[in-house]
Amino acid sequence: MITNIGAAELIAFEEKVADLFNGAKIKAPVHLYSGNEDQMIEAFSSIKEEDWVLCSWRSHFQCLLKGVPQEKVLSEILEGRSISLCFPEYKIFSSAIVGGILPISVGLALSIKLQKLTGMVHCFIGDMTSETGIAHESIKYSINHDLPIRFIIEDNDLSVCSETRKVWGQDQLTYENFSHPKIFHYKYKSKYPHAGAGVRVQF
Ligand SMILES: Cc1ncc(C[n+]2csc(CCOP(=O)(O)OP(=O)(O)O)c2C)c(N)n1
Ligand SMILES: [Mg+2]
Repeated sequence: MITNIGAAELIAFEEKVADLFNGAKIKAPVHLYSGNEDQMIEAFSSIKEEDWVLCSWRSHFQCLLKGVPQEKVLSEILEGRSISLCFPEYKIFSSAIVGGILPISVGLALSIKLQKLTGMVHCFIGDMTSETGIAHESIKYSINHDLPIRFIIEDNDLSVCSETRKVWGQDQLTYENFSHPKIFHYKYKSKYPHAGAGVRVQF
């Protein structure tokens, strides 16, 4: 555990961003978290400062829990960079391309292993991302080569507005009950839509 930020602070941060977005103060997309605060705190309980955290378009909680000061995260969001927040000095890297972060995470983990460095990679992906071909290849390669990486699958059963399990015609995600130390799967239901904060904003 790097910070002692609690669930209430995480919720309050996203609510502040939601208000700013709905007030047309952020002229770029925001993707907000809610309903997964406890699971995120649990996921971060084993993450160390030396570890890398790789994320997608929705990454405010990871940045805060990795130790980036709230003002710094908020200032980047206000600059319109919520969708791909990167703080290399805190070892946080994001990409808004579905699956884009996966090969980067695997390469980083391979590099850590080959150079015999300390630390590891924690790669956060959504449920639909976890069903893509690149996720299956990345997870297979990482497990078979025992890379220093963990995949955190954040399961809201949604890909924007499509239901992931319905799309693929399966009751369970491939890695839902896949008991392996390199996989951490959790379910959550957000009060926010995929993007934005529920109000149509006109600039
Ligand atoms: C290559 C690519 N295709 C489509 C999109 C549009 N897109 C953004 S998020 C998303 C849904 C991904 O669903 P999931 O992985 O479950 O993530 P969630 O947002 O639910 O956490 C899509 C299709 C994109 N960003 N990149
Ligand atoms: Mg999803």
